Amino acid sequence: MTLTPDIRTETAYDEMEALSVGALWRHLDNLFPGEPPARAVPFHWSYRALRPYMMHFADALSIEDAQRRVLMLVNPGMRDTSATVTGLYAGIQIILPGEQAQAHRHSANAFRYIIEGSGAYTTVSGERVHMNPGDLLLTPGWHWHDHYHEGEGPMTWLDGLDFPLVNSLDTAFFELYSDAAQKASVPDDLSSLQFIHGRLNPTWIGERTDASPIGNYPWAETERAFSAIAEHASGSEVDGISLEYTNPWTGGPVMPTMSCRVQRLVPGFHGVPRRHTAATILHVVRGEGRTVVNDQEFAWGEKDVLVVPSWASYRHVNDSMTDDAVLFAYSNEPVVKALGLYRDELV
Ligand code: GTQ
Repeated sequence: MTLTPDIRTETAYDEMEALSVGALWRHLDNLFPGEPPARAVPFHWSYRALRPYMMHFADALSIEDAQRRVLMLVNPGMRDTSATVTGLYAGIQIILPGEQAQAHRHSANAFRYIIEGSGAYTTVSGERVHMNPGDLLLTPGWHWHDHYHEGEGPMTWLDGLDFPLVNSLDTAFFELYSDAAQKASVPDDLSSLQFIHGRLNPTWIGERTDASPIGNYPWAETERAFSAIAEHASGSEVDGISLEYTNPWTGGPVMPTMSCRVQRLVPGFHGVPRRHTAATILHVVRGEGRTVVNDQEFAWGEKDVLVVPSWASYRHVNDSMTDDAVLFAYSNEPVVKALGLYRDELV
């Protein structure tokens, strides 16, 4: 006897699909994989290969037409979202002397890590923040920002954003500013002057934000930190002498969704392999080396970009016996940790 004589298994799956219903027992392996099957694949972008295209479009495409002249580094496994790795995006932006990139704001958090040139600034919520190679500039979510280049020669930088995460949560907002550029409303580089000392916060500023108030973490400070500890720190056996840029209010990551770090791999450094559930994007500040991700080896040189997806094992090597390698790294670790999803292990 059957309880529902008019339903037959052979046709039930299609009928249920028409009702927007699925049968869990047919999808268990996909939905509950034994371990993360990251859609993002390990990948490496050579700056030398990209630079001619950046220069071409600097010439062929006006900043007015482009709004933002950026080459997106799109992970081959995530083309539908333009993500570079899960939750994160990287792009290379180029701006020429006299150019102005239109003021706007978005709910996505953003930062810039400066690669080439000098003489440009980003105005963030009325503060002009000047850029030099190796500087990290923050534009936390919903802060107005626009870029202007008053120096000489092209300027390039790495844009890091969390828009793939923001978009996946259906929380994306965007607005153009009423003018092309904001007017400066506070002294230039004020937030860096006020906060960069880190252990001496200004007491008269009331609002303690969960994104760092610092507009620029200058390269000069990074170098000072590295040289101050050079004789004493051997660092981590996985990541070398890895320093995290911090929010002076919390001591935690610079923005709620992204942790930014800079790591020095001393001459001859051979990292121990490790994997974790945070997805990472690396940019080569200086030096040459290689990173083995799962079973693939990526040789990298100055200014290149590399991604290590969640749960991929990685180990860094600096083969030079004389020169440091320095990597800038950002990851979605704060998100993964906040949600209780962080795991890591040596492999
Ligand atoms: O400079 O504001 O690479 O809004 C992507 C989106 C840069 C920017 C990007 C952006 C920006």
